[in-house]
Amino acid sequence: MSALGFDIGNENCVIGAAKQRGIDVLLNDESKRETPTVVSFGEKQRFIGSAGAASATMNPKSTISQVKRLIGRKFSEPIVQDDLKLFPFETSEGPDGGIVIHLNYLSKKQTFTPIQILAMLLTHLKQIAERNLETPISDCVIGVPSYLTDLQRRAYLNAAEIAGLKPLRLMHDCTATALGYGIYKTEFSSGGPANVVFVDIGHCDMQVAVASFEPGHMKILSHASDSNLGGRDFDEVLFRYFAAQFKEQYNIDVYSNARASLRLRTSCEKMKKVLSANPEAPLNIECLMEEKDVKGFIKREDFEKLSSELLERVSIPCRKALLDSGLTLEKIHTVELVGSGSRIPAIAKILNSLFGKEPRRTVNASECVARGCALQCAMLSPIFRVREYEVQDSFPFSIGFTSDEGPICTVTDGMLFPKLHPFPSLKMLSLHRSGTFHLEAFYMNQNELPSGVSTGISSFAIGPFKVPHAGKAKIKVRVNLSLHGIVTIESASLMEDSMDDSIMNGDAVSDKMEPDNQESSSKADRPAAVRRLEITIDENIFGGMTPHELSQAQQKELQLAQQDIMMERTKDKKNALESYVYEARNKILNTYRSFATDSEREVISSNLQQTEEWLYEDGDDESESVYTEKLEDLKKIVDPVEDRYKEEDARAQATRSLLNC
Ligand code: ATP
Ligand code: K
Ligand code: MG
Repeated sequence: MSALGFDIGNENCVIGAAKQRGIDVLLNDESKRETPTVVSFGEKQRFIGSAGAASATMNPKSTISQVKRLIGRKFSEPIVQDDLKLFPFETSEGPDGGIVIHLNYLSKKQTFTPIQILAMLLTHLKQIAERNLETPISDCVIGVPSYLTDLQRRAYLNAAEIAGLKPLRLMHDCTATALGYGIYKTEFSSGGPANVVFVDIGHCDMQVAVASFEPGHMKILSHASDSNLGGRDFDEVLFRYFAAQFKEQYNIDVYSNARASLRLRTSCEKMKKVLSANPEAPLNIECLMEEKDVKGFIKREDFEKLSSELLERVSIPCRKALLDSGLTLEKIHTVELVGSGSRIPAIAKILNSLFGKEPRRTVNASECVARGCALQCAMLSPIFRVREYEVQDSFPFSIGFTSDEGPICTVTDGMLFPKLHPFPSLKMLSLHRSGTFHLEAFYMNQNELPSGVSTGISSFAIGPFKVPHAGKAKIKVRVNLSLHGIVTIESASLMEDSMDDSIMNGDAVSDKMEPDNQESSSKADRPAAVRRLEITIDENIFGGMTPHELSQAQQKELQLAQQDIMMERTKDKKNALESYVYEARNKILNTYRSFATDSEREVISSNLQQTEEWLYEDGDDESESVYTEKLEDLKKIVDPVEDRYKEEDARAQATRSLLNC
């Protein structure tokens, strides 16, 4: 058994694993701590992670990156459209309004959803972990941005299910970082709560959270984010600048050439990194397009000027988070800067002037989310013993409920979970209805959500049920905002409670399970006097995968995985044949030489020669069985010689041991 944490970034994934002595970051096939978030469909197999990144420039149209931008999103969202314009792969609108990715694979047109691509990545990360830990993996905690909607959260769970993983929690990225930061800190043990601002700037987004630490306890006071501001936007500033410059200087339009665009973007990202450590950076790309070599140059201060608008935007979520936390600047103990996108020096400068203190980088900027998630997984798993530590997160959006009769609880306009409500959280609705009714969950404030995102969550049909007398039945509905940040109705029960006809029409909301607040005056409302009858709930999630689609996706993933395994085996067999040819040739010339007749040697040599030539020509791309057969054919003629050699060798050994005793 193991406890894993996954950080699925837009550019990089990191795997954390709980060990006896703390959290380790696992190394991938290339011994790297970060794995590119890339799935590339080669001619006959998929390449995922590092291997996928390696084939991206060769194969841009069938290489899917930045899938985080597409998970659980609608094709028609303006921000999605902006992203899709930049991506080299082909997409269209799915029947549910989602995104469908089109590509050619195994000589036919195929389609995949972003959830399927995410599942491929998770499968890959799971395999890396299984190889590292030498044990099957299922329990994990997955880091997610705090700005995800219900539908997007469900999409992560769907992807995990396809990959055969069991997420014990979807955890907000900054909450994970805060947990890893606070749990072993002893300096926060006296003098009231210590408030820390975490600012995470990644590849495509930035997130801010204010956390309050006390001994044995951590509480998230606020979350804020810009789902559309990250390191890649700074690359784009350089890209546009040089694209315009090259148009003038070399008369080339990189926008018209997908590969040239990709190469220039890659160079601009490198350039940006150089500028983080140096006052200026050069740009050189050979044969960018139309056989032209291009050169460029920029100073850090000019880059900062070009990026001034982006830099301004960095302060917006920071201000919001501070405001929502209810704290004044003096109450902020520390500002911690994480995420690799935050390495641009101008960002630290902005934060410094905003918070009046130098932001610190004591947390591992690229690994903190995965580490925090692994720690949380260990805490949730019964097998690990972790120090007692309470993590209280808060939900960034307000959630309301309406029914056919208008908002639930008119006092709050249907608000069930106000913004920044602690979660997981259970609410009890007490309703009075005369027959099957509907409830609908929704985000109450469009302004709290990333722009263009729908406020609808899901609807529920509750019923049928028997109404005791002519009037209305009293129904108790348990609403759960789960550990994943997903809204569900856990149960609806008919309360057969003849004594209670005190409040026949008023709907009420309460936090606790036991006698509910609003009706506690009613002495008759005691468990003994009440019979509960469960009522059927028919849940309709707005979008998302049906169980049937999920099982189809699972089967498809199995097929694809089998194809990959087959191709890997084929490669192994081909390699085995190749090395056999070299080994046998070497032996026939040396160790086996005196055990073969001249004609045997000749036959073997010419067969080896033929096989070698075949491997480079017709046999370059053959099936597993063909390579196996070839190897067996070779062995048939080499084995007799080898047997003679072995016999002689054994005899010599026997003689030697006889002489020794
Ligand atoms: P996200 O959190 O947005 O999903 P991610 O977690 O994959 O994405 P990170 O790995 O935290 O993102 O950061 C990647 C970004 O950091 C890239 O835009 C990269 O260019 C940028 N970056 C990495 N090193 C530096 C550096 N030295 N200077 C400036 N930017 C850097
Ligand atoms: K990351
Ligand atoms: Mg990140």
